[in-house]
Amino acid sequence: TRVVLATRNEGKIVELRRILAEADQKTELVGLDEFPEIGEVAETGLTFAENALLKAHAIASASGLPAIADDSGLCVDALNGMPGVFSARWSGSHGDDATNLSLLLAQISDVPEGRRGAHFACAAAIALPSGEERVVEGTLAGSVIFAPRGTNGFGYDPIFVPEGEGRTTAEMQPGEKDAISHRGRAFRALVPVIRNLLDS
Ligand code: ITT
Repeated sequence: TRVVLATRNEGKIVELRRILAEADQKTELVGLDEFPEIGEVAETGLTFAENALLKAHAIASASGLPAIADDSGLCVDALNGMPGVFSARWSGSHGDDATNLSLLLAQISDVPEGRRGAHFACAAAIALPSGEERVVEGTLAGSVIFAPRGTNGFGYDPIFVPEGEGRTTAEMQPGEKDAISHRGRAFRALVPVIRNLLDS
């Protein structure tokens, strides 16, 4: 089955293609670049699930194909769960990972070790042109360190260390991150849901 991958975030595209290739041999992923006429989807939701569904529905109806979307972010305890759904635009410029990361570090620079808890969250959604929808979520608990380390991954990976790990997710091998990540968990859970929906 052909399914559109409803994201323009390069870091996500790489991870999603990898995670889904491993978990699901039946779905052929079509990139949004095959639909240059489709514009940006406004992310007006207040939750990851809401935004993932917004994106999946918009792309499914514009493309006429089933669409899967990811809405994700980093929720920092010391910031009452922010940046959360605002993670991609925390500094004001959408998708500027380096600036977003620097701003976040500055905002919690005086928060001591032991109070720097955080989690990554990911909502994985599928919508059909008919309007049918499903959404599942995954999280990864950990903490935010004081200075970036590592070059793998994207976004806030250089400053996030998962619980029980010494390395940041940017210092882990891609497969190691996928095995525990919010995105890996959410999309591996979505695969049987996709099959159920498309085969029914
Ligand atoms: P699309 O809407 O096109 O999918 P986007 O970048 O706008 O792309 P989101 O609103 O879901 O997507 O923002 C996700 C942001 O959360 C992303 O830009 C990163 O800053 C952060 N993030 C999500 N997952 C992450 C991960 O696995 N590692 C590091 N940062 C992550």
